[in-house]
Amino acid sequence: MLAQLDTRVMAVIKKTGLSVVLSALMIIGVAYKAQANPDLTAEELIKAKGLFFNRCAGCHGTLRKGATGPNITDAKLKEKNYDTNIIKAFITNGTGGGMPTWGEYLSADDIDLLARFLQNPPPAPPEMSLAEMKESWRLIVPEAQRPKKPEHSRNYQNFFGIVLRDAGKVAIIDGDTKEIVNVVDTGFAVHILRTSASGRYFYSIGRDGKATMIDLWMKTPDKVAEVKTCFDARSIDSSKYNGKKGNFLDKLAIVGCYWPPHFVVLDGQTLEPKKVVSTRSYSYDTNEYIPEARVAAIISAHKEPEWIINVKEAGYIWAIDYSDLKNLKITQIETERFLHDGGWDASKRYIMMAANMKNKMVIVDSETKKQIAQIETGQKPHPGRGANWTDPEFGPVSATPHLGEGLVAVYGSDPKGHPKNAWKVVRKIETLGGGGLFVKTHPKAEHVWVDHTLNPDDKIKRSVCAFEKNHPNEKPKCFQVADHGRVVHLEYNKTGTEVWVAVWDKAGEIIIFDDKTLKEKSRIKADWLVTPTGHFNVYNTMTDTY
Ligand code: DHE
Repeated sequence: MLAQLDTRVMAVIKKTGLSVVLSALMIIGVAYKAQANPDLTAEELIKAKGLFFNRCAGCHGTLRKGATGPNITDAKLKEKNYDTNIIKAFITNGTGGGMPTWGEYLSADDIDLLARFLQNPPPAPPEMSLAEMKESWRLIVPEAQRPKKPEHSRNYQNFFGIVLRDAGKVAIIDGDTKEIVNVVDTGFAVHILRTSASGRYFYSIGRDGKATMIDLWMKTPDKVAEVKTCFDARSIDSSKYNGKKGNFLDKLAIVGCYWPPHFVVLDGQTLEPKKVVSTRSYSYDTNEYIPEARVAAIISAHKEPEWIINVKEAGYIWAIDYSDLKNLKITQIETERFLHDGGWDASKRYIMMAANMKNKMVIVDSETKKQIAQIETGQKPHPGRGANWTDPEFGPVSATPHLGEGLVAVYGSDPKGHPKNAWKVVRKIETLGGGGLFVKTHPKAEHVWVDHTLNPDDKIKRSVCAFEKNHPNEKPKCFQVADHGRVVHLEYNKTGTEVWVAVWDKAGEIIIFDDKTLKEKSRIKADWLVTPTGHFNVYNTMTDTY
């Protein structure tokens, strides 16, 4: 395909090496205001807005000012002299930095339309008030009508919730028996699941901002509430604190939105929206106003009544004290721009988040609520929640894979016990190539596993690597596990003996490996297993075990 491009286009691609990760978004139903434009008919404009929102906004931002992907405002494209042909070439061929080859997914007409759309000013999408959220709120099974104890004898803490992305469903699988327990209709393009603190409920969040709650105690676990919190979202979590400042177990939930950029506090039992707070703010460095300061990852504290949220474009981590919603206390911690994903260290004191466009992990001490370190790890760290274990030489460590290179960077994360190694890269473990999205381990596991989901090579994107915690100098064992789709995300069972990986394809699969032997134990294939992506074990999610 590249050979068909003219030399000018190729030169631009080589020179800029634009590094963008666009994911295959499928959000629908975003009601933009129609806006006349000299280059597009009204009908084309509506279509282009949908295409951009569904495919591109996740990385470039709805206002196109850039985040995981670069700034692609009309002004920036003009400044770079990018015309329709050049923009079409980028979209069609992607970039080495992780932008997919959209030519594989979009028609030539759609790419042409997007290229013309991008040369026009971005239209502003609508806002959403708490009243509108409340209108969408549906309490399907009120608390009084829910079971008082589990209505089944299954080990629900070892259930797996599997996102069936394009089907808009979540499958609940019994991790002990590998039987399907139910497939629940959750709505379009679910992104992730988290659990309530007790593990009784799964909360899902869709890219369309719809949050759903599934009761795992029901004879057949099913949806008990849902609410639309915004038009574009990626994160959700629950309140996990129980201590002197109150018992918040299963009491509250929080959704983090991309558009409008805000977070919403929900009742943890009913999903009734209680409070919305805008994250539009000023960047930590230049103090310029960022109208699209989006909420990326959220983690829930166990030792304080707090949620930690990444305000991506502003470069702040906010620690939100949810113990008094009427007098909300937020500590805004300066870190680095374009915060994306991350998690806790093993002690759950340190917050470790990727500022992936800066090639850094930023470290915040949740006790002092201050940034204590930044670590240059490699080209675009993307840890998911990350992985924590004890290295035989360096003590407690944490790790991240990278989108831009085949590398797991292992860094010390125990400043008290191993101050010399803390927040320094102590090992670099080579994988098969870039496009790595997730790394995972478990305190009882022998290995650390990593994927290569966004690698352009068919073999590599379908391969995983595993290395031994106790023999980190040995080369990781890498193997292809599927012959179709992309292999994505890793999750352990409750006891840390099995690793589950998903084959992200229309006819998807879940493959289960023995962590000790690395041998395949079983493979789930079924007609309901449509585009499985993230998969979440109840126990590990409620306890933040990774
Ligand atoms: Fe995700 C986590 C955002 C693309 C699967 N993803 C996250 C988080 C964020 C995020 C902010 C952290 C949530 C948290 O912890 O609270 N993801 C984005 C994007 O902006 C991006 C790059 C592009 C987009 O437009 O959405 C994107 N993500 C993808 C995918 O293409 C994946 C592979 C499949 C899909 O669903 O579209 C995908 N993201 C996941 C998964 C997690 C996740 C499975 C949770 C990892 C975990 O172990 O907790």
